Amino acid sequence: MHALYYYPGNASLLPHMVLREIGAPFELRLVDRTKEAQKSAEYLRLNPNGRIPVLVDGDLVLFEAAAITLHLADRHPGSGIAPPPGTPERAHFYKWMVHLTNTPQAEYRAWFYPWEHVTDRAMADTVKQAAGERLHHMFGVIAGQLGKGPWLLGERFSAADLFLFMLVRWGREMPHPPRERPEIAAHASRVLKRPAVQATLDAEELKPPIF
Ligand SMILES: N[C@@H](CCC(=O)N[C@@H](CS)C(=O)NCC(=O)O)C(=O)O
Repeated sequence: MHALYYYPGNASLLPHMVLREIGAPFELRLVDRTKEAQKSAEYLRLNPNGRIPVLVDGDLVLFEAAAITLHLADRHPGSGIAPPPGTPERAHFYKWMVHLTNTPQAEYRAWFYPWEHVTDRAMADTVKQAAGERLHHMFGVIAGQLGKGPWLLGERFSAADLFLFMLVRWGREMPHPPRERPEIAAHASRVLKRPAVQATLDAEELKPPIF
């Protein structure tokens, strides 16, 4: 039995969608950000970074949404969320998972928390603006790679598509939202149609506009 520490719409959205795609039994545990519960002593014992999400799997405690997703792919090999290990498709799956977590996802930290990136808070707005411009460029590159898709790996759906969907959603209020790119909008619409994704959005009570 897995337990996922989450907050609606946060980076926990990825492992939450993954768990529902897999169909594995799991329990949701709300980390109440409105009360800064992610910085509580109890939560810091699970993730000393004070960030959401955390997955508990028996004795295993994991932070980092991408690592949790890769672990779930290993734990549920027949679930179809990742290609078989040792194949070129699996290599591309790793590429996308790592790229999405260390490039656009990291950039979103600067967009959502610009004050963490400056010593003079008056400069925070310029950090945010620059992050928005870099994200716009990054989604342009991803759109070019997506082409007709339908998925990031071509014909094969994978958890990387759920990751991209979460990141596209996060940008919905940027001056240039990722959905401006037709390939990205088409991809997000396809992901949105998946029953596991719908069930996740319902459970987190996330209302339109979704991306
Ligand atoms: N790289 C981490 C990022 C986690 C992260 O930044 N989570 C945000 C929510 S999306 C958070 O917990 N923010 C609250 C805070 O930093 O206090 C992951 O993917 O798990």
